[in-house]
Amino acid sequence: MNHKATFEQDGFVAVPRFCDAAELQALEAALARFIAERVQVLPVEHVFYEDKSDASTLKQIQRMHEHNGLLGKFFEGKPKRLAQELLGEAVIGKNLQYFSKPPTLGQATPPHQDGFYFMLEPCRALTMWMALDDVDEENGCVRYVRGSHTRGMRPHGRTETLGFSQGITDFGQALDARDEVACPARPGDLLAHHALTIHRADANASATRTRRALGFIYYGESALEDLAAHEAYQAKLTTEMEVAGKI
Ligand SMILES: O=C(O)CCC(=O)C(=O)O
Repeated sequence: MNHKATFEQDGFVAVPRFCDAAELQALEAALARFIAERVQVLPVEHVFYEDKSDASTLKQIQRMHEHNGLLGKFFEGKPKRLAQELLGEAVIGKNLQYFSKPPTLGQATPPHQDGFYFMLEPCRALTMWMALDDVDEENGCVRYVRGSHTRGMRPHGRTETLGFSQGITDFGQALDARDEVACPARPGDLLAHHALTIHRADANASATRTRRALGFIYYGESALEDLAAHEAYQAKLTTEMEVAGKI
């Protein structure tokens, strides 16, 4: 099966070696520069730490494509072409994210559907996740519920997880357990999932191994955003995170 057919059938597809060693080296260098030079001047709601008084606990950066030449250029290139192929329509790049789960501190990602956060009609969008480290069951690989993108949106509720504020409230149904697939990945391997595909990840249980990844979000051109609702939710969330002292 080709990537599009697998994506349509399963709601996700793994693309091993999406980036080669040279591409990864360039991305790693751009990322290191970004973390050293830009992170401290970002809006507080675009950068999350497990402990905001400890820079080594950096856990997420949002909207990196808006700030950095090489990362932004990459975002508009190869992954965007794949997003177009998988969705079967022109796409708009929305977010380039960095995910890090430091050893022992990195928390679990609650089960969720990205479309719940995106607020699109129709829900035509996808997320790509590319490993920068070896990621497996020990340090919390991504897990998808195969075929869940065909069964609509599940109820979500507020979580306490910084960066993943909404989780599925009735997760754990028979099909969730039966159809869940763990997706270990090596640096440069890419996973792409539909915005309705249920996914989650365990915490980083390793004492020494980092668990870093880049995330790329693209919306299909046919998807209409409920911008007012989205902005209102983001504003409320930012206030809540500030009040809780998390950002
Ligand atoms: O890195 C993770 O644990 C989850 C990433 C994720 O949920 C996503 O990219 O949609």
